[in-house]
Amino acid sequence: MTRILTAAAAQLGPIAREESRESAVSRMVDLMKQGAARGVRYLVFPELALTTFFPRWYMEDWAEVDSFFETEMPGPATKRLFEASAEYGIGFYLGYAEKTPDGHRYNTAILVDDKGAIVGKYRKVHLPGHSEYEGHRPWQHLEKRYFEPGDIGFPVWRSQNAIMGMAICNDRRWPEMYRVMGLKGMEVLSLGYNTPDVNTSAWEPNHLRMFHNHLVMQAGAYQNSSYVIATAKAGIEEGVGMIGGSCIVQPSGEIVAQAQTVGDELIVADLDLDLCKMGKETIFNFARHRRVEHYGIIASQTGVVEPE
Ligand code: CDV
Repeated sequence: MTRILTAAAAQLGPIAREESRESAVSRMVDLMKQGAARGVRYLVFPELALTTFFPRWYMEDWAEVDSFFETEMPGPATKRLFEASAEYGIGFYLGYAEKTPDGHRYNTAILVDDKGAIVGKYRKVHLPGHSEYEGHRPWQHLEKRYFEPGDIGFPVWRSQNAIMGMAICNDRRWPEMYRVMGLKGMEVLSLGYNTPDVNTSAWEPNHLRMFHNHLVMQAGAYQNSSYVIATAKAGIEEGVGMIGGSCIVQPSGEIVAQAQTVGDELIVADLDLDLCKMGKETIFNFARHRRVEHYGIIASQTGVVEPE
């Protein structure tokens, strides 16, 4: 029996600083409803999906910072999402800012099954940006100020008949993220992102933002014979252009669905989970072909060479 999971990337357009969580959740429930009409059983929302991308502002008042964080999940504003999940039978990935009871702050994603129950949690490991105000930037990227690096590692979970992993935005640029989960048998990676359309840390042509967005996820999918569902928060948010390009990548590394707008948009694909087997049992059969015993020799040959 083939295992088909009809899945979607539920891209969100901009969320203004003044927009309430209730309003963001209502946009998400609308996308879920659209998904239900198209037979979707699992969908992926963006990173920090409940609010604007607040790390673009330098804040010293921690009460103000905390206004962007969730202290419970589900909470009063997010309960509706979980109810919709159970009503439509749609599992989901949700990115949000988490503050723990003992005061730690993380950039977090949860995996929820098709009955509205939380199955797993992931906390972003690769936090980009800086921790203090940098005057040369047109806007800030203060993830290192507002979040601690994730302390959960890269787990995978069995949910909806698939082996699922989660990652968040900048994590997608790091091959070890895919590989650790790939070694655990991952079949579907879900990832939300907020990526400005300009690199403010060093100059590079703007077209590289979208090129690299897809390059890393297509490579990660292919080299680990997994699906990747990647969902942007897109469009002009508080004056900052954010790339869209939400996509679903199949284990061959090919994109099978891609967003056409930078607004709220649902893209859907039928994931044939057994397609993951082909790569995992042949070219990327890790047990047969990975030569871990030789990696020590390679490591001894890779000392850092300083430029002249
Ligand atoms: N939210 C992010 O992690 N954004 C980074 C940007 C800053 C490069 C990204 O990798 O898309």
